[in-house]
Amino acid sequence: MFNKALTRRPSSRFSEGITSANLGKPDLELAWQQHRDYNNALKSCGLDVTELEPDEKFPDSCFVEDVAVIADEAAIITNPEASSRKGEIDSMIPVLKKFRKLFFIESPGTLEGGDVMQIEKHFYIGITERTNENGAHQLGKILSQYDYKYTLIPVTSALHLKSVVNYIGNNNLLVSKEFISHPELRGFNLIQVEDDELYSANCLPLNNKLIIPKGFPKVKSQLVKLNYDLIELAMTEFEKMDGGLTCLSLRFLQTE
Ligand code: CIR
Repeated sequence: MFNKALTRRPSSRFSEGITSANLGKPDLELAWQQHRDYNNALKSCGLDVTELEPDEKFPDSCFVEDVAVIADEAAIITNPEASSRKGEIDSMIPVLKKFRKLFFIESPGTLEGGDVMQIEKHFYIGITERTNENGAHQLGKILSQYDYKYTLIPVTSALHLKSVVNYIGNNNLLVSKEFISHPELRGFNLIQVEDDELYSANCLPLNNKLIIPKGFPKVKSQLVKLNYDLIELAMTEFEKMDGGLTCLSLRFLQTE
């Protein structure tokens, strides 16, 4: 269960961010609208949402998930690989200090939160162009102090692990073709996302609901059959910048 989320409104330089999507330039007004709808969806799932001010220095700074990993006992400030994103951590440190003891991923380790998937006491860490083994082991060792296990998962087909693998509760994992017979994921119910709906592999489970991107009918019908209580959100402007539902927030449980 989560009761708290941090988000950051896209800055006016949002369209200058990194992307490989080839879907054209995002419309800033529409991105703001979609971001407002996103915040409201989080609130409707019972989360208290703190919307941080846009950080005009960093076009990708609305993708707050990448700059920190939050466990119940600690927050780990990442070291984004993308040079245009490294400085995003500066404004997140004072925010997270209020909630958790902080740890830091140090160079030459790199790590981005989009590569980190928690399933109860186990963290799966994607090895990608953004997260290297050094960074992944730094994270794993910090978490091991709190009795978490961790597994490294090389990813070849996507920006981040969570672009293509996401835990949606009830032992169910949404996965792309690359992961359908992955040895580390045996034991989960794997729900395959077809290549033509790949973007919808990134869904966001929040308390008893599941937020999914609008416009992916095959994935939606599989989830309806599994009785998920769905919230659909238009995400077109974030998809143009390679960002999905999970990237737009940091979620955690705050007990005091
Ligand atoms: C980037 O390339 O870094 C951003 N344009 C998108 C980051 C998406 N974040 C995520 O998947 N966790």
